[in-house]
Amino acid sequence: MGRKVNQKGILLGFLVISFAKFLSCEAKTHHYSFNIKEAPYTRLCSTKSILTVNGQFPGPGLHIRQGDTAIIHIRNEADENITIHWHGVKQPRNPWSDGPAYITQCPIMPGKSFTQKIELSDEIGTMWWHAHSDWSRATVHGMIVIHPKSGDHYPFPRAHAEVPILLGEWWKSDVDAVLKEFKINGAPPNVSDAFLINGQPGDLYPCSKSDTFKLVVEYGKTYLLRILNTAMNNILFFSIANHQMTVVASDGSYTKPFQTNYISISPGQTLDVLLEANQTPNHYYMAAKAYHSNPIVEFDNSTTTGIIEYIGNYTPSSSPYFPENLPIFNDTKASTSFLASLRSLSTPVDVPLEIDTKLFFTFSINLQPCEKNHTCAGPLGERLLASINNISFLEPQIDILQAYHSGLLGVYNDHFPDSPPLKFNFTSNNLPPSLFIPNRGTSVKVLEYNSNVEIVFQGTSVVAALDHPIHLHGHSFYVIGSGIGNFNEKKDPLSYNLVDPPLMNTIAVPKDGWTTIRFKAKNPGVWLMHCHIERHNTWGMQMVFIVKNGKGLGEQMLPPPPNMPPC
Ligand SMILES: *[C@@H]1O[C@H](CO)[C@@H](O)[C@H](O)[C@H]1NC(C)=O
Ligand SMILES: *[C@@H]1O[C@H](CO)[C@@H](O)[C@H](O)[C@H]1NC(C)=O
Ligand SMILES: *[C@@H]1O[C@H](CO)[C@@H](O)[C@H](O)[C@H]1NC(C)=O
Ligand SMILES: *[C@@H]1O[C@H](CO)[C@@H](O)[C@H](O)[C@H]1NC(C)=O
Ligand SMILES: *[C@@H]1O[C@H](CO)[C@@H](O)[C@H](O)[C@H]1NC(C)=O
Ligand SMILES: *[C@@H]1O[C@H](CO)[C@@H](O)[C@H](O)[C@H]1NC(C)=O
Ligand SMILES: *[C@@H]1O[C@H](CO)[C@@H](O)[C@H](O)[C@H]1NC(C)=O
Ligand SMILES: [Cu+2]
Repeated sequence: MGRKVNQKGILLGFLVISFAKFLSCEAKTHHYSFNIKEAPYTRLCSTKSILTVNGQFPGPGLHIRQGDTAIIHIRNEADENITIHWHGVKQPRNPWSDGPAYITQCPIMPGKSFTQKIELSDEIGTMWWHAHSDWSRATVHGMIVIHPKSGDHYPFPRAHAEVPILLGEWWKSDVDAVLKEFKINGAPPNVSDAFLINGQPGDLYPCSKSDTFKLVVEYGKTYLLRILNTAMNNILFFSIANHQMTVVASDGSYTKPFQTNYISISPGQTLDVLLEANQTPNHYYMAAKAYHSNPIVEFDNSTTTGIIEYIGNYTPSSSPYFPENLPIFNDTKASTSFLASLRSLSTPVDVPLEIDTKLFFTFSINLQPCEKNHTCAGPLGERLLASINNISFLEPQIDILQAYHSGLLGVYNDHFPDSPPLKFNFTSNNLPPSLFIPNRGTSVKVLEYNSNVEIVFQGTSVVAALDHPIHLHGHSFYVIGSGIGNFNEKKDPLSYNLVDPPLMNTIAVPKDGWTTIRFKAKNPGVWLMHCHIERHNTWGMQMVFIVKNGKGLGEQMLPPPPNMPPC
């Protein structure tokens, strides 16, 4: 008897709560249609057909509130496989909607459809969505703007307007051809021909004067710039002539405001900054170019620009002022010191203090001997690869989530090591070639539900030392420390910031350096972690976490939706 009453009580309580939510217009559900299709675009005097969502480039933005749900109906009208990932959205208990091809789903094949459910939790600010199959994300991407719940406010002065700034990367040739070519020849991929601001290269490139993003501002007003780096292969420096920026959020989480005259932003990362239009009315360039730490690796050395133009009656300078504070391409210190300035806004943060699972991961570029009867164009006539803990990830043919959920054997193994197989001077500048060839496999690391995880990311100089922006799916993590050289387990933890570390989902591990993150593994499912430099990702700089189910109510992975694409 008692039991029945109880259930009724719970049911009644549930109805009351739902009704209250309905009254306060909270937790809305939004529907979007994404049609994947080819569309012609002209940039830098040449026209090519690119993959788009609804014919738009950059793709449509999602504008929702904290805690809302978005249902995305995806239809593939193109002639190649595709998947879509919601970058920075945690997808609580629902890895089925996360998107990475052959990790949490099989691709949506041409002519097929798939509906993804995006349930927001604590995310706020700027995030994005992008294709997560092959190199389609070069043009298939868009912004997700998460506003505060109705009645809530930003913890910073209200802006006159909000401006998306999507930094991108453009090849004159077909991106898919670039991918196919370097997969066959083993060399680094052709570098891009331009960077973009909101899809436009800006007027420093040949015949691109009309393809320049322009922001018209009013003196005395403040603008919220939502900056996102969608580039495939480059961390970018971005700066605005004569103007300071005040950073207020990163990766969908508020930060302590700080002023800067440039930013460093990794592929995958977002930064919300306030721009005060407080200079003499005129026109000013905003500009972005690559931060590239290794001179022996070729890169796109071009500069993309947009123009900030004040309204009013004045005679503008003959050309816009150019930002003087854009750091030089190889200024590692400028990049690391910017990232080190990011701090969580509110304290105390819930950073794990007692660690259950301590991991140490090395990130390396590798070589693989060329196949017989084949010519490889990588260093030493070999083929480039990349690895984490000396394992170069092999993409399976059936997605890992499906294999895990249905107990299918032989798709992956759970032997991903907690530390690298060999200890050596990871940042030495003359390592022997005996270290260059990695193992290859589809290995996952299994984490207990609710375990407190710490990972030290160590960059190595195997084959080539570079920065690696590492992105984790399904969780945000606190970045508690970073430094140059080999991580020193006695000394370096003394400098950890456990008071107000930033909450991120993508963090650049500096060239020949280390970065430590912590998170609680409270999201059951299958979650990819990978370098967001796309060529490193293609070479195998990926691994997968499986977070086990908990025992309590609401601590298990949800069942698969009925319309999962088949392999
Ligand atoms: C890559 O660059 C090489 C050298 O410039 C060129 O011959 C080749 O056609 C390019 N490949 C693609 C796919 O654009
Ligand atoms: C990049 O380009 C600038 C001019 O466009 C040139 O002065 C500089 O030497 C180039 N740097 C590299 C590393 O290629
Ligand atoms: C950066 O590049 C410049 C010009 O190529 C060079 O003079 C300088 O030594 C480099 N700095 C670093 C830190 O590698
Ligand atoms: C590779 O080359 C050898 C000798 O040149 C030839 O006998 C063999 O059939 C070739 N294999 C393939 C797969 O082409
Ligand atoms: C590791 O190699 C770097 C670069 O060659 C060198 O500066 C450093 O002293 C070495 N560290 C150790 C512990 O040997
Ligand atoms: C990676 O593993 C291979 C095969 O065991 C080994 O030859 C190589 O030295 C290892 N490299 C590193 C950096 O651990
Ligand atoms: C597209 O995906 C299906 C299902 O996984 C796969 O069988 C097929 O080979 C893929 N096509 C291409 C071109 O990769
Ligand atoms: Cu990388």
